[in-house]
Amino acid sequence: ERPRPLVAGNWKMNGLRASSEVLSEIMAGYGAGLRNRADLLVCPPATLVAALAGAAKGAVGVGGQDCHAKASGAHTGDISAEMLADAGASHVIVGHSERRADHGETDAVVRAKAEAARRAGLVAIVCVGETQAQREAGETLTVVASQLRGSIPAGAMAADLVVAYEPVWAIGTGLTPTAADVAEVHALIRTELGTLVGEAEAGRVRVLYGGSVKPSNAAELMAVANVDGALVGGASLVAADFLGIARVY
Ligand code: G2H
Repeated sequence: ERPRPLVAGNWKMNGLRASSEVLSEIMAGYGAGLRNRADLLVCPPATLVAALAGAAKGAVGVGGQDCHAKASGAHTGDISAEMLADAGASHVIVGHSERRADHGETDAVVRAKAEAARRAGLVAIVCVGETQAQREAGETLTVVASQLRGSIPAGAMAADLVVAYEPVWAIGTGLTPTAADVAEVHALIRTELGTLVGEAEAGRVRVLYGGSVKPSNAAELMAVANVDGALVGGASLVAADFLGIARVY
């Protein structure tokens, strides 16, 4: 039995108050014509989490894009998992490659953030993925396995963990791996999860693919074994595109 799919939108540093219209359009579209076979999630910038969470209904949830490892304290500009939960978020993305690259986040930092999410009652969407250089060097599977071992909290459960495989070279570039490449990495992720959280739990963890997902390639990518949904960047900013991806389920 496959987990119920999750189609998550990562708005990154995009969105003003008027962007709440995108959520309204998603909810309207989800009610009309979608088969309700997937959970939908929108992860806006932190400034919009409370407003969108207040408006979100049903199978459409709201998540944060990052959180601090601590619950509170002297960390100017940071936001804790507790704050996101208080604002109405149900999920938080941690370890996105843009955070790893722009803010030097290591696996240990990502794991501490995932632990913080769990403590706050949020589902952590832990992102992993190889760079172009690592893929060309044939290191994809070892890099992804190592990131998983370093980033996933001990005792993680399917109820508080989602994994997103995002090859760094596919992010925002329009390039995507082949279905066979995705299948290979997702099979590895499922196997590694079995070691990390136990076989039964591993089968229930949703493993998303992310990186240039759009309506035109979503059906092929989502049909790959061990792909339980998508983490969508650019295409999640336009309701029709996001719904076009969700509609594959
Ligand atoms: C990968 C993805 C969403 P995009 O970062 O996290 O972005 O779909 O724009 O490649």
